[in-house]
Amino acid sequence: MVPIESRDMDLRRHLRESGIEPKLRGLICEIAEATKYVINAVRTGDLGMAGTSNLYGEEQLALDVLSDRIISDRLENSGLVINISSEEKDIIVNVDSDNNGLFSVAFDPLDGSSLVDVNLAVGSIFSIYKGENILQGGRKQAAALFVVYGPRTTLIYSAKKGVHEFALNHLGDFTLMREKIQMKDTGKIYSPGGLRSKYLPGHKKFIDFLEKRGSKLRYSGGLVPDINQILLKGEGIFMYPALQGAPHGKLRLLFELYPMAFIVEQAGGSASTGKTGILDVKIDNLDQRAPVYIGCKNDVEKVKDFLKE
Ligand code: AFP
Repeated sequence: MVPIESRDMDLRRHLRESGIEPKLRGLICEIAEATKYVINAVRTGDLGMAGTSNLYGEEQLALDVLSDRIISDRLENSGLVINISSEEKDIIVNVDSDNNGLFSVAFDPLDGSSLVDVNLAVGSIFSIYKGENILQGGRKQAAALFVVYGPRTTLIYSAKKGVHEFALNHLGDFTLMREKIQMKDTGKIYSPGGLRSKYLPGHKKFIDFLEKRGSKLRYSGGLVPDINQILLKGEGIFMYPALQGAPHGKLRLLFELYPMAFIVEQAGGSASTGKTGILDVKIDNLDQRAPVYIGCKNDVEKVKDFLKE
């Protein structure tokens, strides 16, 4: 990991100096702007349920619905986007009213939203594709990013030129914290999703192996902070396996796994279903799910031996 060189380097300048094409950097900046409104909603918004009214009889929006609306509106007005698909709506929406759009965006507006009312970290996740096809597959992503709404608001992006972290400062700018984040080949953190009583035998043996090896359990229940921890510590493996009764696990390829796999691979890590690389899994519907092992590459490789048995 390259040490912090300049705390004044903001996201826009970093994208420009990294040689990211102008329209793509424009889109990444639009997304970053939208997330500033999401963090405001998370920090200050009512924890109301969708469809209920507040004291004044106004409709209250659940935070995930509100976050979806904030991001969708911003993308729609950017003039850069053809199609969007959000985990919240589960349809593909054409937003290219003037036919100038160049990209399509899949996003999870507020992943882990059930953690907001217990004040744990949550986040937004984005995948950017060139063209109108949102189901091109993970390898075709032009860029991916996520924003963590925790004690600090941080943004991690990759546009195939490394993985970089920015933090929102008191002036409302995302400024560079860490450049060219790199993961070790093996690590001592594990984040195990899914009920232990539903584990399949190979997965259970892998968990036993990690525990005997002295790995520390770190699981918050939020994909964004859990992956963020592994990336920034530079070590560890996050898992949401195939379970009894759920052969495809829980997490969704388009909105959660493709973007996280893209970022982790760009940082020198790896992501697999236990058999196939996540980015190589073909997608044919928005709701498609897959088991996932993501993090240090030797650990992701190792699990394959256990699952084969
Ligand atoms: P919610 O958005 O329903 O809170 O789900 C969060 C999530 O999709 C992902 O962020 C977590 O990694 C995963 O589910 C946690 O699932 P478990 O609660 O089954 O551990």
